[in-house]
Amino acid sequence: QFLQNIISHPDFVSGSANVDFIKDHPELFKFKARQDRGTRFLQFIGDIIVNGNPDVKNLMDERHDLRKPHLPEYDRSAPFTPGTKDKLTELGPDAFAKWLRADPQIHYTDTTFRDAHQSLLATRMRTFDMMKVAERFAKMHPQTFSMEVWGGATFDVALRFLHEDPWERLAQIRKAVPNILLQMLIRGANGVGYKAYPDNLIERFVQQAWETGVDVFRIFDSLNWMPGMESCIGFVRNKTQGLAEASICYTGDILDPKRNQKYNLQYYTRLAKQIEEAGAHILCIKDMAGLLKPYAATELIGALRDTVSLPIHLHTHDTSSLQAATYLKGVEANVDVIDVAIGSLSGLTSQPNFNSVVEMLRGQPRHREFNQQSLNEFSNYWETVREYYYPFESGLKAGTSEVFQHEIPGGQYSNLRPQAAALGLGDKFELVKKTFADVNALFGDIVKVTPSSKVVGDMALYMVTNNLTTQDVLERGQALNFPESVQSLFRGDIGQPEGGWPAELQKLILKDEKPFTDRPNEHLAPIDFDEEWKKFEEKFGSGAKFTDLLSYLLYPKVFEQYWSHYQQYGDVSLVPTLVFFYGLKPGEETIIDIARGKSVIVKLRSVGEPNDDGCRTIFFSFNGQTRNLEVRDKA
Ligand code: 3PY
Ligand code: ZN
Repeated sequence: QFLQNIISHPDFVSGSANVDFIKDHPELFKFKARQDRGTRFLQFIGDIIVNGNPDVKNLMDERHDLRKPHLPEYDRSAPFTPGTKDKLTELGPDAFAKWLRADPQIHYTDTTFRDAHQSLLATRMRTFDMMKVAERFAKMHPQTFSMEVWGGATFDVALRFLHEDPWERLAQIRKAVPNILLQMLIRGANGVGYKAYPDNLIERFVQQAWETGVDVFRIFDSLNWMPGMESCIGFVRNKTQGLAEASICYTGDILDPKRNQKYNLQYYTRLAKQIEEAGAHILCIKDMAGLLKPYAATELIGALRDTVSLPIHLHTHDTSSLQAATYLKGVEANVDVIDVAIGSLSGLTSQPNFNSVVEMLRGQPRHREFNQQSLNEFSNYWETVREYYYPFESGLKAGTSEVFQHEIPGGQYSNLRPQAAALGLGDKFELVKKTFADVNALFGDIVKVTPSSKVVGDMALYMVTNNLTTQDVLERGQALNFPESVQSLFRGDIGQPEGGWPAELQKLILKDEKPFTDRPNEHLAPIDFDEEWKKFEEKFGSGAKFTDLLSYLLYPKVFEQYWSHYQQYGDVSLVPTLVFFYGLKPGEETIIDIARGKSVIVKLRSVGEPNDDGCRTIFFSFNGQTRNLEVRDKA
């Protein structure tokens, strides 16, 4: 802080400080004694003990069985076996893509650190639990094609609910996994947000993501609109040495004559060709709701391989419980990479089961060997850890073929139910799902994936809350005040759907407002990074990093809250998950690694009664020494 005071002093900044500068300015020595790291952790834990973690508080079930996880065996001193990351460095992205397409063996992407928990546990998986096994995984399974670890909803949720820095998560994973490609999901012009951002913000974001650790950028547009993806493909090509993997989002059913008027083979092959022409290295079939049935996969992958010379990466969600069969057909049709999640975090709205799919393909000529016993040990680890997150489970117990009617993406399913419950529609979830499908038809049958799927969800909740049918909307739309996200969608804020918006409905929604059909990003002024950095430093102090500025520009309010939490409590990503969500019981203790090689032991002794100011005294033992702390009881 002393140094900080000097370098921020006006005389020092203007260059007029002389040799007596320090002597002449005693105020340089004035600084608030910041609480030490340990005390800030105690304060955080104290607050959880007294007031609960607001994220789980109303969802807890005292009887839940929470065991200690068993870490999979591995040889810590063994070197990393070179993997796909080394291959990319050796070949460069274009030659890497050619190598991938020519490789006869099937490749696997492990989604455990991103889509699996986004789709099963409302994206709440903490860095803490990932870091326990990241290096082990990389050492035990170096033949994995990539690990999807970043992007999608994880960026927002890390800051907003977990109070952790997503960039720090990425950097840590990169360090622990130097040999396997790291992959992220980016929503094209919408980055990791829900709206369009200035192009140069997406550009800097992509560049920084690469520098921090991302190798594979899975890019998509929520309406399959090429202009929403093109610039992002270019940023990856021009600003990184990583791989631009652009997606066709799969919707409908190419084999169903009732559903394939718009989204048919010709539609998907046309899009794939455009993706190849835009410079992508890899083509992704992003089946976000798990609608690609096995025989459709045969047709689609066959046609795509005939159309483009890119390697093809297949992503699906197992909501129907059928998707292992889709992978079997996909592998037979020569798809290059498939997305799977470790056993205990797989299935249902997540990806198919890594462990089992490897076994399914044993004997198939394209089989790739994995250490099955080790995969199972990882599954056991995650099975135990998953219990810590039980308040975020979606409640779906078995596969459902209903998904072929409602088409709700896997990543949205686990959020839609609590969203409905929060609006008092918990008992009407069946109707919400049905209305989701009605809204899709009303909107002209659109691709539904973040953020377009969120708008369809918002409209469904709005209609159920207000007892509206699609007919009511069409008849009384002029008098209705549609949700802001719906107005924004029809204004053109997140792009254009295949075939355009239904004109009549668009008029009802926008009233006199004029929609646009060009790129929404073109309506946004570019960011002046020097100017923004100055303002940012003034506001948040010089302790902030450039990655913090990027987080702030993407999510200003969320970042502010994260920052003030960080100032108050420190880096709470280091607090073990059980303590982070549930605090400690009297007599219980926890070990926190507050820095490399530095651990503290915290034990809760007792919690006092509230005093006249509504504060409770908490008695801890901290590394064996008694520490008391006052915490306001907010009850
Ligand atoms: C996201 O955008 O977060 C998704 O997972 C889309 O499938
Ligand atoms: Zn997904």
